[in-house]
Amino acid sequence: MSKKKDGHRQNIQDVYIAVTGITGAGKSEFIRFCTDREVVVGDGLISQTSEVEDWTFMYNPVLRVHLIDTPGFDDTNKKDVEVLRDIAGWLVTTDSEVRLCGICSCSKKLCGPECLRGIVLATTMWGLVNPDDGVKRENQLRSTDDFWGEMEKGGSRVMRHLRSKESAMAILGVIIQHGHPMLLKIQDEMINEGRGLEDTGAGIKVNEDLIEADRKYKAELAALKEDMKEADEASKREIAELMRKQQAEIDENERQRKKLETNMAKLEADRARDLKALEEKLAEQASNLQKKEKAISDFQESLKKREAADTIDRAEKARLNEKLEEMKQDRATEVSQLRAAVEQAKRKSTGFFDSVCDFFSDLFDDLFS
Ligand SMILES: Nc1nc2c(ncn2[C@@H]2O[C@H](COP(=O)(O)OP(=O)(O)OP(=O)(O)O)[C@@H](O)[C@H]2O)c(=O)[nH]1
Ligand SMILES: [Mg+2]
Repeated sequence: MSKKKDGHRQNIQDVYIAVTGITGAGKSEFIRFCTDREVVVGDGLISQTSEVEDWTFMYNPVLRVHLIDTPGFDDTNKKDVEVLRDIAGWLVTTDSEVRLCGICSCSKKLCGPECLRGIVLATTMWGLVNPDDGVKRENQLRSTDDFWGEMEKGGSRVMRHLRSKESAMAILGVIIQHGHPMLLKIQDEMINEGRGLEDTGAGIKVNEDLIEADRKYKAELAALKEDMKEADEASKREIAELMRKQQAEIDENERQRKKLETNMAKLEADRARDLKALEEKLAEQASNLQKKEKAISDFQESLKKREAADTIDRAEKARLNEKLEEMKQDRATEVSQLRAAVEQAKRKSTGFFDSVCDFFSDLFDDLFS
């Protein structure tokens, strides 16, 4: 846990808890139950969360919990390499005081044995299985070392998330009580040992998966080449198309392996570039908003002048007032979009955006005071 000064509320402790797991496991929904915030959840097996985000709420008057939502491994839109780059990027580049205190629904890819005590392996989707089957699966996870057995023996806890606030908070309570600030294996490997992502335990695992996939694609391609030799003209076109697809998979796989070759400095540079781009986009949106604000006040001013000079008839006045209302509506929509974008930027960048966000808060205050 780290202490941070927080305006007039000093001595607030910050605790960071990562929520990881496969796509669709229920990570974002868990965070929504805990925080009562509008965390976007998916509506099926299509992956929803695409970037690491920090959702903050006051657990009690002196403890601020940051739940770190992460894109799922086996994500349907992002390859595992990109998910790993995102998570590693967040973990190694965010404020150095940040140490994770727990991982809910953990991915073994990220942790070492010393982290196990701070981990809760949470099961979800209990409403979708017959209770006996659920218990059987839970027992299988716990009794198989390669699944959760080894982690449980090392101090991790297995808990059920029953899709309610009470259940989510009970899980958090256990992490807060038993977890302690820890450097994850991947942080230690990259920050202290200076390893490239490809040489971390997590990177090696993802790389092995890529090598295995590459082997399969190449074997399929070789089989298609054999088929081609004996195929008639019509089948040749079909086989050529299949070969093209296999080759595209092989090329993509190669690109992913190259992306894995990155180190802390590169991740920091990437993150700084992404945040800069985000900051510029927000600044541009804010500047547009200020222009709209100016246009509205000019318009109001000229309307007043015409009224005073009595150069406006009733019909035109009604038309101009209608236009003014439209301009105000448009501005209100943009303000709420910008507000949401600023909130999201804050969640993406613990600490980094604080001064920028203060600027936007002042801007909103100016616009509505
Ligand atoms: N029946 C049931 N549905 C759940 C449960 N937890 C989550 N869901 C639903 O499963 C879907 C996926 O949930 P999310 O919270 O978006 O999953 P996620 O792990 O954040 O997924 P990604 O962001 O794609 O990695 C949503 O429709 C949720 O409402 C659960 O315990 N039971
Ligand atoms: Mg999600």
